[in-house]
Amino acid sequence: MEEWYKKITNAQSLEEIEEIRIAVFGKKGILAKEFAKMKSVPNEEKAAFAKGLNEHKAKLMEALNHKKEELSLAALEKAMKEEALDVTLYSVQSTTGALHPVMETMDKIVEYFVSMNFSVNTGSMVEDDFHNFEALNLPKYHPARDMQDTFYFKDELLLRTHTSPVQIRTMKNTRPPIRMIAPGAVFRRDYDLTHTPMFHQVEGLVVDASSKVSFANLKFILEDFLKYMFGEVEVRFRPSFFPFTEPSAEVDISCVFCEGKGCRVCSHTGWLEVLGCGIVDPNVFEAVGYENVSGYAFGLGVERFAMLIHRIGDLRSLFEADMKLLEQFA
Ligand code: 2NM
Repeated sequence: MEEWYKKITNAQSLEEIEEIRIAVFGKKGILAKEFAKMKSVPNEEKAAFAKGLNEHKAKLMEALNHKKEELSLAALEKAMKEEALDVTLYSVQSTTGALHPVMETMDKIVEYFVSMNFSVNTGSMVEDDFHNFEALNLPKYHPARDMQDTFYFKDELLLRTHTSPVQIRTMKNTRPPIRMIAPGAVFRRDYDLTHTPMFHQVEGLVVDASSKVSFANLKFILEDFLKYMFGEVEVRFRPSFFPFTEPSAEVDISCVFCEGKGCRVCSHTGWLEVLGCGIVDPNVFEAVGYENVSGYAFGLGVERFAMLIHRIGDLRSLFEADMKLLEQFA
């Protein structure tokens, strides 16, 4: 018997333990053989003999289970060590990146106007009072210049609230004709469901000799542009007001969600407002020293275009860097 205790103690593997189990507890195992000897044991010794054997049986079983557990644990630890992944290793695979939907939309807008012979100018994000407001017919007392709406560094220096200062600077250092767009980030003190403190605009400007540039020219290019961006949509112009254009208009497209039937997104009007435009106000030309010219200008918000193109419901999802969301548009 003693040799089997030793064998159990010295076992090196679960396979060995299984072999021992069969040799000890199996049908033809040593315990079975020992119990078979009962027949030849004198009657008065039978009880003590059986008791001794049963004690061994219980002890061997306990020793076996104990060893089995010990070896299982060791096997698991060995497997875990062998199969462990070094997550800090560089992967030899690479994934393809993609443009953010806002930048992709901006590119598509820029591509359209470049194809129509517009040049592209990005300007700078820090501007002064003259180029951001004064030259755009936004005098000091104008409500749009409220400190609340603007990020100021000091009195005369601020983060641009639109890309129009790029057009002002271009007019100041170029002679007409001008045919340009200004894409880029702009900044306003707004933060709610439909406004973020930073967003992107594309503004356009065409200037040529007196009476060469008409509202009809503006209508054509914007209708063509909106059909390029949104497919077969209806386009309508509504009279509006901007300090830098006169006359001014807001431009709607038929709702891309309900095809003009009326839904929650278009507030049951069937129309979505997508840009602003107009004939450049004479005061703007005067501020940049232009005489005897005519021109049109327009402006749009890129985030709004991206949301309508990709059917994104919440503006903030474009600013959260949520890969799960963004991957859908890659
Ligand atoms: C808009 C709407 C209408 C605009 C005007 C000018 C400039 F510099 F030429 F005067 N740039 N952009 C303009 C006109 C922008 O955005 C809704």
